[in-house]
Amino acid sequence: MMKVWTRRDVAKVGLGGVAAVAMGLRVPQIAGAQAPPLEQKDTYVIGYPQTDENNPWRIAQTNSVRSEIEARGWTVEYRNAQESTQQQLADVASLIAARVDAIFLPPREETPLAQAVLQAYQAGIPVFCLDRDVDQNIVQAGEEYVCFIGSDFYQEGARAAEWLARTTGGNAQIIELFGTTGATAAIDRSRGFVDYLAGTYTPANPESATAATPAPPASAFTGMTIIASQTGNFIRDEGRQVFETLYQANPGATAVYAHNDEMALGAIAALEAQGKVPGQDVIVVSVDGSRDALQAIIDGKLGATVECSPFFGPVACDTLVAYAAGEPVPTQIINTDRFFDASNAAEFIDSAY
Ligand code: GYE
Repeated sequence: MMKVWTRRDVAKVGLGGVAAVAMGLRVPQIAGAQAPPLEQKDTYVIGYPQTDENNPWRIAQTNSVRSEIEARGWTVEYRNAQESTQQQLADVASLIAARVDAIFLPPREETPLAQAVLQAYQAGIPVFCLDRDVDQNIVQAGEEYVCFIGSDFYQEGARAAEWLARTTGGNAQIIELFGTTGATAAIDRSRGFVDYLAGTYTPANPESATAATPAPPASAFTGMTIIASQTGNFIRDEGRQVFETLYQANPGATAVYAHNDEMALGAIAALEAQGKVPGQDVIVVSVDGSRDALQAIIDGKLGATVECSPFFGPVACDTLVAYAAGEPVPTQIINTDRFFDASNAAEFIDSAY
C-alpha cells in the first residue's frame, strides 16, 4: 500500500528526505517546508494537467491559460485527465519526470492531489494551484506549494443561498446538485450555502470582501430545507439524470441549488421533460456564469448564477513572474466575481464563454 505522507513527515525530513525515508534511510531534520524557488528566465515550460474538458468552464480555463502562456513565448505541457483523479496523479508524475519549470495545477480532488503537490515539492518544482485547492492538512500554500489562485467558493455558496432565500421569501424545499466529491469547489460551495441558511455564515476572506459579499444573516432561515443532495460531478447530463431521480423521490421540491451551471441546465432539461416550468414551478440557482446559463436566465428558466471566473491565464503567469523575481506572493489570490440574474444577464451575455 502506498504511504500517505503528511505535512509533519515532510517538515521532519525536509526536501528530498521523503524519498530517503521511504528507502529506510535516516535523514537529518530540517526546519519547515518552503516552496521550491524558480529561476528567472526569458521563457518557461509550464505543466498544465487539466482535470477534463467536459464543460464550457473548463474549456474557457484551458483557452485562457494556454493562450496566455503562448502569447508570452513560453511552452505549455498540457495533459487532460478526463475526469479521472488517478489519471491526473499520473499526469503530474509525468510532468515532474519531464522536468517542467513549474506546474499550474487545477486539483480534481483536494486530498489525493495533495500527494502530487508533495511529489513536485520533493522534485523541486514549484506548483501554483489554480481554481481548486489541495488538502491543507497535507500541504500548505507558501510552504510545499506557492499559492492558491481562484474564487472564494465559500462565499459563492453564501451568495447563492442569500439570493434564494430572498427570492423565495425564506421558504424552499431544496434539491442540491453537488459537484465532484472531494473537490474544493464542491465542498466549499456546499458549506457556504448550508452555513448561510443556518445563520452561521461569516466571510472566510474578509480582505477580499466586496460590496457583493453577503453580510452574515441575522438568524437561521428555518423555512429553507435541503431535502436531498447528491453529486452530479459538475456534468450536465449527470446533473439531469441525478435530478430526475431525486425529483421523482421528492416531488415537493421547489428549488434547486446546483454547484455549477452545467448541472443546473441538466436539471432544467429534466424539469421540462416532466412538463414543469423551471423558474416558476421550481426555482434554480447555480454557480459559474457561462453563456448557456446567462441565456437560461434571459429565458426565465434559471434564476441566477454566481460568477466564478475561468480566466486564469494572466493572473497565473503574472504571479509566476513575480515569484521568479523573488517578490512576495500572497498564499491566496482570490478572484473578484460578479453575480448574474434577470437584471443584468442580457448586458453581459456577449462577453460570456
Ligand atoms: O465551477 C465547474 C468546473 O473548479 C471552479 O469546476 C471549478 C469548477 C467549476 O468543472 O464548472
